[in-house]
Amino acid sequence: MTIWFSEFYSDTCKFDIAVKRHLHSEQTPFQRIDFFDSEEFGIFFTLDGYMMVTERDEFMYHDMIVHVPMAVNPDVKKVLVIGGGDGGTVRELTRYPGIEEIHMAEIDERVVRLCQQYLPVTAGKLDDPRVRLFFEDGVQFVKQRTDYYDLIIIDSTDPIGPGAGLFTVDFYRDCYKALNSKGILINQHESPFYEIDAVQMVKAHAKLKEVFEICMVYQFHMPTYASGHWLFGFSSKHFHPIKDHKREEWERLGLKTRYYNSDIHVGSFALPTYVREMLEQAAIEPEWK
Ligand code: AG3
Repeated sequence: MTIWFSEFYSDTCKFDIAVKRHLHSEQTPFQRIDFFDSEEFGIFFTLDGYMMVTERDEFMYHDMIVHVPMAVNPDVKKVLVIGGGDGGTVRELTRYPGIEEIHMAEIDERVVRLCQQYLPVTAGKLDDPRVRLFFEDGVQFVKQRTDYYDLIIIDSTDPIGPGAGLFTVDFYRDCYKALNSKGILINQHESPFYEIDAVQMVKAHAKLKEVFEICMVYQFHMPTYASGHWLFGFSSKHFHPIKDHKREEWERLGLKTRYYNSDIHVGSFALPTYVREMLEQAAIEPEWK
C-alpha cells in the first residue's frame, strides 16, 4: 500500500507525493507540523498541510530569496529574516563574509528544532556566530526597530494561520521604518496561476506599492509549490533591482550557486504578460488595510 501526501491547489486539482515514511507530526500552539520522507523529493516538511521545504528543490527558493538582493547591494551588513524557521535563507546569507548581523524572528521554535533534526543541510548554519534567533512574532519584532537593517526578508507561509499578519499594510510600514535609507525588503509573494494564490499575490503587491518607492516582482521555478511558478517581491527605498545590479561585484565573490546566476537575476524580473497585467491593475481596497 502506498501512502500519499496531497496538497490541494484548487477544489478539483491536487499534487501528490508518495511517502516512504511519515517521520513526525505535531500540533504546536501555532500550527501543525509534519515531516515526511519520499523517494522523489527526499525529506520534506509541511505546515498546516502546505508544502514548505523539500531537500530536492529548496535550493531554488533559497538562492532566489537571498542572492537577488545581495547582488543589488553586496554591502549589506545587517539583515532581518522574518519566519524562515527551516534556516535555508539564513544558510545562504551566512555565505557572505561582509554580513555582520543576521536576526531571525520566527514565531514557532518547534519549526527550528525539528528542521535542525530532520533537515540539517537546510538548518545547518543557524548556529553561525552572526545569527541571533528571536522566537517572537515578526509583526511585534519589527515595531521595535527603526532605521536599522539593510535588508529584511519575509520568508513566510501563506497569509492564513500565523503568517496572516505578515501580509498587511501596517506590517509593511513597520518594515519600512525598520530599514535604513538604502533598505531593501524581499517578501514571499505567492503565485499567479491558481485563483487562491493569485488573489494574495495581487493584494500583497497593491499593499507594498502603498509603502515603498520601488516595488517590483520577480519569478522563479519551484516544482513543489502550486503550479511550479512562484514569486518574490523586491521593494526598496533606493536601489533598483536591474539598474543597480552589481553583476561583476557579485561574481567576484565566487559563490557557487545551483539556481541563481547573473543572467537569471535580470531575466527573473521579466514577467509573463498575464502576470504583468494582474500586477499593474493591483490597487488597494480600503478593507485590506
Ligand atoms: N515558505 C513557504 C512559501 C509558500 C508555500 N505555499 C504553499 N505551499 N502553498 C517556505 C519557507 C522556506 N524557507
